[in-house]
Amino acid sequence: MTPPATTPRTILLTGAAGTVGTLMRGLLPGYGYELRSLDVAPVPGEPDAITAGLGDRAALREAVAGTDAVLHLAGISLESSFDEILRSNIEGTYNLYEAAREEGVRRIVFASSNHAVGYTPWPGKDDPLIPIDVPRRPDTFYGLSKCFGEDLAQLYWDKHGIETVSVRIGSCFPRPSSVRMLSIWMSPEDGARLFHAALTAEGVGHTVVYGSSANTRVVWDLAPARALGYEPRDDSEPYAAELIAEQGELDPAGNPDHAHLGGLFVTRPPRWEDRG
Ligand code: 15L
Repeated sequence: MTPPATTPRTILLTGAAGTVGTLMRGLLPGYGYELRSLDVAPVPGEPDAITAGLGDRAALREAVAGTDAVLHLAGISLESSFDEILRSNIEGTYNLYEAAREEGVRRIVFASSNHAVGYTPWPGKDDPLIPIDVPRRPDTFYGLSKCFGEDLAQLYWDKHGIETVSVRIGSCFPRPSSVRMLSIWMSPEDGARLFHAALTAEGVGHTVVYGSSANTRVVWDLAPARALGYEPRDDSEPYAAELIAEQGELDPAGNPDHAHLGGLFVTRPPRWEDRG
């Protein structure tokens, strides 16, 4: 894919106060973006951020107006009740796409998740990388909402010509904290590289990619992300010895917590209500 003639400049960042949003607020301005932050909670250090939930259609419309693209990170990012997921992630994402359609915004980067395919068996050492077209197998209502988001993105491309890159994010934190994350970790810097590629690549229609660093223990195919121009530079391997000493090697055949891509989301999902 060739770079576009014009790089999007003003980006609406939803979920700006969240974990990934906070990391991206630090990194994306370095790529020349002007960020317009939106979150249901106040955004620390940003008095001009828009405080609005994804249920507030008027606020969403005002927020997307005049932007070149949206990086949509907002929503519940762990398991919750179906009603909460429905309101926040399903209806909320619909509201955002409607606002984009009404205001003529042509590109959205959607934070999908590995949990859209979380019931995929953890691959054995000699198995091929998990392809991007593996059947969707959500591991939670949260993962199900990401499947919905991907399908919504496809509908808005086919029907309204709004382009989306859906990024099935692995674990985007400053450092990996589990042996599972050694395979799916996306360093914040690689996250910014991937989002920048997703915001600027030409002719994406609706493209789904996995989002991780170039980890030695990678389990999925990064080729679709690389086709956008993403060149990951990080690898979780320097963290491996310490994490394996603490937690032991993954045991997909013997430990149900390790048997699937979604890890604990399959067996005992962390709940949004219990977050610290
Ligand atoms: C996700 O989708 C979550 O939002 C994040 O908090 C992590 O738990 C990540 O998946 C993961 O699978 O590690």
